[in-house]
Amino acid sequence: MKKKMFSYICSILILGNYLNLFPVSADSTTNEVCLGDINSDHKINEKDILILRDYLHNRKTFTKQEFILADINEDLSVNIFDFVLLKKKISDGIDYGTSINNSADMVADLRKGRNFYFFPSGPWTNGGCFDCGWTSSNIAFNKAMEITITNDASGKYHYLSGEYRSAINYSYGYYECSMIPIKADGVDTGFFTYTGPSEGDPWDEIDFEFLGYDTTKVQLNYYTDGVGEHEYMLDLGFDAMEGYHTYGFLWLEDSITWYVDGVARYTVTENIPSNPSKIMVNAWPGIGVDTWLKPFSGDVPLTAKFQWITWTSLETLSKEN
Ligand SMILES: [Ca+2]
Ligand SMILES: [Ca+2]
Repeated sequence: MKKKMFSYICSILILGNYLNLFPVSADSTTNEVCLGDINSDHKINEKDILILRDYLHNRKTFTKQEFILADINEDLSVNIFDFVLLKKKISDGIDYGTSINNSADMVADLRKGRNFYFFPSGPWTNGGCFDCGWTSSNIAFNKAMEITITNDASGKYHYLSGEYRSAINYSYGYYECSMIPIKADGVDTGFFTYTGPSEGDPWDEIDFEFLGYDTTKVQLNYYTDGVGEHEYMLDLGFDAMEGYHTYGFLWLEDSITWYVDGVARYTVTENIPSNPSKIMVNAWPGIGVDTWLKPFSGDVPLTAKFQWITWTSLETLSKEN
């Protein structure tokens, strides 16, 4: 009863206040990232590149506002340096999400390189619908962690890819990841918790799964002692491959709530998993699951990016309020 009460109080506190610690509304996000968004459509992408190119080729003049937004290095002139910076900004991945919570109990800032809370899976394959072997060679650190699907030159597997998993198990609390999934038919990019028979536990899992054929949505799911079929397709309202967003879930004894950019989007309360689990991220091509993921074209390499992963305990969440 006491535990249940604690969980209930936590829910109220957390849902009411916790996310105010990251007060990034749509507006402030826009303000933060608008340098480079020359056409002010709240996205920094190829369209802005084309507009800037036209300006530099004297095929277009800028309004005052466009000029300010195109002057990426803020030196009061718009030239080839801004063009290079804009291209770099896009290839590095624009960050539309909330900031990292450095007061979380587990902070894996993957922008700084390898993190001792995690290690790469492999060399092995999960088998089943995973058409790849896991190898640390396909995990790179380049301003973010990059997991890349490639061909397997050795011929042992069709493809190689990477999975990053936590060294220890984590329980109830708030899990968060800043990431960009792969956009490609037949590919799944995941941020999830998992434990199962391979760890000597019942199969418990809580998922964000990006099905690469449509990255404007994300599939939410969970398993409790192997019982799944809780798939829910969340319409994000943006294309996840266009930049970093923050994906989180609050795992309590009696509910799971999934968050996108700090906003609660979906809650479940039935048959909630209870076993402490590993935190994992991965990207993989499917086999034999075309009705779920669509057929994979085999065009590689394909890269998913992860800026950071954090976990905050219920105790810390309650203190923060
Ligand atoms: Ca734009
Ligand atoms: Ca400039």
